[in-house]
This record gives sequence, C-alpha cells and structure tokens, in this order.
Amino acid sequence: MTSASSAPSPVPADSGAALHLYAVALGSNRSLTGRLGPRRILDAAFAALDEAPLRLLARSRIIASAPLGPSRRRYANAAALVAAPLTPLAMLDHLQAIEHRFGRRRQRRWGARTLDLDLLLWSGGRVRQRRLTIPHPAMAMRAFVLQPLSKIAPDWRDPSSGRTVRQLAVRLTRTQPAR
Ligand code: A4P
Ligand code: MG
Repeated sequence: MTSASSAPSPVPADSGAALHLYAVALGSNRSLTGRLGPRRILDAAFAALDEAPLRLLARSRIIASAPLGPSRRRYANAAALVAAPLTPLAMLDHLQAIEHRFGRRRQRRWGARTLDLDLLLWSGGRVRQRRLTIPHPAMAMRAFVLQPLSKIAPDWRDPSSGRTVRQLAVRLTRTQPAR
C-alpha cells in the first residue's frame, strides 16, 4: 500500500485474472451498536478493503463533513484506491456485503448509515446499468468526495467531464467557497 498515487496504471495480477482499479468513497454517520464511532468504522472499513480478493493501494485521511440531505449527524468521509479481480457489478456486490457486515441495513434513502461504500471511478471507464452508474453521478458536486480523492488520485480523469480529479476539486472549491 502506498499513501499517494497519480494516474492509475494496470496492476499485474498474481492469479492471471484481470485486475481492475477502483476509486471508492467511504462514508459513515452512525455508530455501530454504540461502540464504534464513524471514524473507527472507516478505519475498520479500510482494513476490509484490503482483504482478499481486494488490495488496498492507497487510502486518504478521514475528514469530518457536514451532512448533505436530511440526516442531521455529521459524517466521517474518506477515499480509497482498491485493486480487485472483480468486474464492476461483482465489486458492487462485494462492497454491499462489506456494508452489511458493518451493520448497514437499507432503510430510507440518505438515512443515517454505519457505512456507505460508493464506486466513484474504475479503470475500465464508464458503466451504465440499472444497479450501477460509474462515474458516480454526484461525485463532481461533492467536496467530501473530491477532497479525499484528490489526495490519492489527483490525475485520474473523470470520463464524464474529461477533467482530472484535481481539476474537479479546484472547480468545486471555487464555485462553492462556503462548503
Ligand atoms: N448505485 C448506482 N451507482 C452506484 C455507485 N457508483 N456506487 C446503486 C454505489 N452504488 C451505486 O445506494 C443505492 C443504490 O445505488 C445501490 O443499491 C446501488 O445499486 P445505497 O448505498 O443503498 O443508498 P444511499 O447511499 O442511501 O443512496 P445513494 O443515492 O447512494 O446516496 P449517496 O449518494 O451515497 O449519498 N453527506 C456527507 N457529508 N457525507 C456523505 O457521505 N452521503 C450521503 C448518501 C448523503 N449525504 C452525505 C453523505
Ligand atoms: Mg451508497
């Protein structure tokens, strides 16, 4: 694992299976059975993102952010670069299984959650399926996503806008100085 990464490059696979690179957003604004707070949940989630068949290549710092949407609790947010021999839908299933392990039960949309793992970008470009859209449609509007992501993958180019993550982050800071 390294602390910083620029543009993603293909990572050689030990097994011979095609290895893909994913940028993952982590968010939490609810404790796990009153014991683990959001920051510690994200620390544990980083460890889960480094369990086979996943490999954690880079992790950002964990930031605190004001809630967007109806939930009133503050969030802990972070970003990770993960290599995996999984196609995007299999990766989504895997991330949802991790969320479930952390006690996430899907209730109302945008409700408080112990752990939210979103797929932001992947090395294969775009995905548009019923269950999955990559790039994540809201990433370019969210400082709590772009700020951590720009620390670990500043040169990764968003295929929707053609802009790098660093450019998207700068743009957002300029247009939303108050956030
Ligand atoms: N889905 C489609 N595309 C993706 C993708 N790229 N990554 C589908 C992950 N999932 C994707 O997500 C609902 C469905 O989206 C999934 O079943 C999957 O098939 P969910 O995680 O079950 O529900 P959700 O998270 O409540 O909905 P959504 O729309 O993903 O919400 P967001 O966009 O994740 O926003 N404020 C702060 N400060 N920090 C936060 O992290 N997060 C949210 C949730 C709101 N406010 C926040 C934060
Ligand atoms: Mg989600």
